[in-house]
Amino acid sequence: MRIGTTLTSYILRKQRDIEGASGTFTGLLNDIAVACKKIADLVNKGDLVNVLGSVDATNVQGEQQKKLDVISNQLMIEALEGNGHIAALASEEMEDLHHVPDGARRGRYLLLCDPLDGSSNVDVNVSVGTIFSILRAPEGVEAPQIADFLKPGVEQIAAGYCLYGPSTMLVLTTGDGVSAFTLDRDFGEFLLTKENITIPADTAEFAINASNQRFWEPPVARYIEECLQGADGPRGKNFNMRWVASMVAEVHRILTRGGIFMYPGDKRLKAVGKAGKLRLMYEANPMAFIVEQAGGTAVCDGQRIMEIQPDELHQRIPVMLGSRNEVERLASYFQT
Ligand code: P6P
Repeated sequence: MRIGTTLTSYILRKQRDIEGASGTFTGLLNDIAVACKKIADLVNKGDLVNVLGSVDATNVQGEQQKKLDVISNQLMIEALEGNGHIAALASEEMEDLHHVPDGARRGRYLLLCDPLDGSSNVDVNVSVGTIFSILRAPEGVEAPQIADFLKPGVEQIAAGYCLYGPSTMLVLTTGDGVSAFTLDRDFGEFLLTKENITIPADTAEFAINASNQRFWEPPVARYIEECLQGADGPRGKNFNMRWVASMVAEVHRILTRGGIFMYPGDKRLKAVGKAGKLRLMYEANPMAFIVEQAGGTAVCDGQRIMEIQPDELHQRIPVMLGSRNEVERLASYFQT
């Protein structure tokens, strides 16, 4: 019986390929994996350890916080702040940055995360996940500021997510393809289970929250209408629909069997000054990196997500990503 390839040994091999990477990079990913293992444990135990339900607070997004949002955020901070791998951390759950505490060594990386994406699902026992994005910290800067985080997605050196589903899976890219690791709870290790994941270029499955249909802009409305017309319509084939309301679960399905995921901007969001629902820095960018590394496409209306120059840390954008041919078709509708 073999051990298999652990996440740590995989990264040690990979870091040789990452220009300038040192053991710090491996240490950083190990810290993230430790946090994800603890979050997975709490998500799995749920009511047994009284972590479900909401707290009487809203986050910077104005969304009611779940207990596990707050706990997951604290676990990410605890796992990361003291080991000398990061210089600062940004999170969906915190308006401002979390800096490395006085006396602790500052590392070479900046971490951005959505500690528990899709947390509204956790109370109804549906898959949720952690999303993370890693940037290089500016050289010689004692305390990075928000401006140091506002880099386009092409500057990410790694991105990933941990899906707390029927099995707990950590999916990672360091810019050389996408690999997946499944948590073996018996000995607490993420073991390599998939390498060089590739998204099929075509699909017959779309994911969108159809309850917002009356607010959609014409390109999105056209694309979905054509899908709904099925084999008798312009697409000449029938489509299936999925909506989990948990981006990590949707992206993982798309990595596994193809598909297109859309959270478009719409009149409802624009009416309250929001360009979209999903956040650029710690949802769209990391997922776009993963999707592109798996041969897919990720756009904001017609623009490549990873080329967007961020204005704000918690900036929201429309997101369309997945099977290349479908996303490029939808993007082309924004050009007409
Ligand atoms: P809706 C979860 O809150 C999230 O940020 C994504 O994970 C998910 O795709 C989307 O929002 C769900 O939004 O409007 O369907 O609840």
